[in-house]
Amino acid sequence: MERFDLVIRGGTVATAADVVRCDVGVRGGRVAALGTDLPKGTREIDARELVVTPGGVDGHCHMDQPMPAPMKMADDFASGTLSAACGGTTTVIPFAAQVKGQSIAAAVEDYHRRADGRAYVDYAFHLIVTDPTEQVLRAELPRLIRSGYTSFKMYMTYDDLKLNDRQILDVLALARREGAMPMIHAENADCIAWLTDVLERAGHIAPRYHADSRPRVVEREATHRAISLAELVDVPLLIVHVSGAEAMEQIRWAQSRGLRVYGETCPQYLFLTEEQLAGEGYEGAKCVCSPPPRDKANQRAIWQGIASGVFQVFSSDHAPFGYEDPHGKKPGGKSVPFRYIPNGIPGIETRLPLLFSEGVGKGRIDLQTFVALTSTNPAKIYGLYPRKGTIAVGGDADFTLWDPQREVTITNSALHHNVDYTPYEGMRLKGWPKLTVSRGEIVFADGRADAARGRGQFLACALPQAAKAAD
Ligand code: DUC
Ligand code: ZN
Ligand code: ZN
Repeated sequence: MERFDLVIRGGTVATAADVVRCDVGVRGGRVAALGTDLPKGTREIDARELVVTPGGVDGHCHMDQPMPAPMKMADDFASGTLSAACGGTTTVIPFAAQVKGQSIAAAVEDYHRRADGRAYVDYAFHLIVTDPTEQVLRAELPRLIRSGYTSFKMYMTYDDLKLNDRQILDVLALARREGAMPMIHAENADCIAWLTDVLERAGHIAPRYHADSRPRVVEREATHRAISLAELVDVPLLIVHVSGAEAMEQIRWAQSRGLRVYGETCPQYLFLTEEQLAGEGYEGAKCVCSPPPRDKANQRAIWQGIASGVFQVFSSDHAPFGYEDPHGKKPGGKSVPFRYIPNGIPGIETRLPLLFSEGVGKGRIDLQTFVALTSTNPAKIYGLYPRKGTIAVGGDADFTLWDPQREVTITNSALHHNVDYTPYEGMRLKGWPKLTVSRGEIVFADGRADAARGRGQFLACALPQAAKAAD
């Protein structure tokens, strides 16, 4: 038998199904064997004290996404994917966003130019549909879906992105015809606009009022409406970045009725609260994201939804805007009323360690659930499985090797993104990636990235199984 390029020896190997102690043999960038006492490889890693999981799949993150001036994301594909690799993520799925009035194919081409030659780990693209014209629905989207862009996000809020219900129905019907996977940002735009005006008229413009402009009921209503639209069309739907108990209850209700409704949540809804939006002076801008972080009771509800299976996907929603940054949280270099603060927080590198430490380490979820939420399910839902999302013979040799005993205090200076803060500064975690392996190459080891820029490959997504029409 041909020699293995790499053998990861004696680790605790976790997939979404099992946890077993075994060796993993790698050849040609793929998993070639799982077993005990595998023959020696050209390179060996002693994993006896380590937990080996499939490399993370971050199914929702933003990097170098074109923004209206003066906003500009701090991470491009180089810094964004480097940060991902250092946090144990080996596949990222950011968004090629259609600008209203323009073609989606042009957005995809532009986004490829931004990614080409820069990525450290593999990447696929979701699309963002903002202008579903006849041309887009009849020609562009079907062509793109067949070329490997099989999932797309729609927005129910943000003036430059939002669709009305009829447009959402058009896009959902197209998704059904083509077998693609629709995702939706569920917040009621009119309620937000009205509340924002009311708050501003009362002089409430500080970052803390961002949360008051987007209360949970606004998310609940839109979540219910989105589910109803998907039910009408009979198509699956993934609700992204669910923040609170009420929206989650809508998803649980839909699932209990047999609808193919999937839920995603993110670290900010487990580890941040709206109180942090009320930080000193303008500091709260660091935690401005949408939907906003809620309170402790809602954090507990989201944990419960994670443990009980309401959520299938745990993503970062990494949206990298610097704090002391004229292109970020201080547009043009100034503190601004909350409505002008770019929405989003960084988190691509901290996503997995946070859930590993506070979820697995504290006994809230088991290792298999951790793997399912952070790797296997997004790979399946977005058509990358079994190449990505598991450790199986024939699949890509993408792994995160965890030191479950390592204690780390999160500090921004140790992270690899290009953002000047982390909202998790000072949090103490137990368990951190020791090594990240992407297609058999060690890309991160003991706190240091070690990979060639541009080695990351574009991944064309298959049609997701979950989106197959029921009849
Ligand atoms: N909200 C979004 O909808 N996208 C990016 C980040 C955010 O906060
Ligand atoms: Zn969103
Ligand atoms: Zn997002």
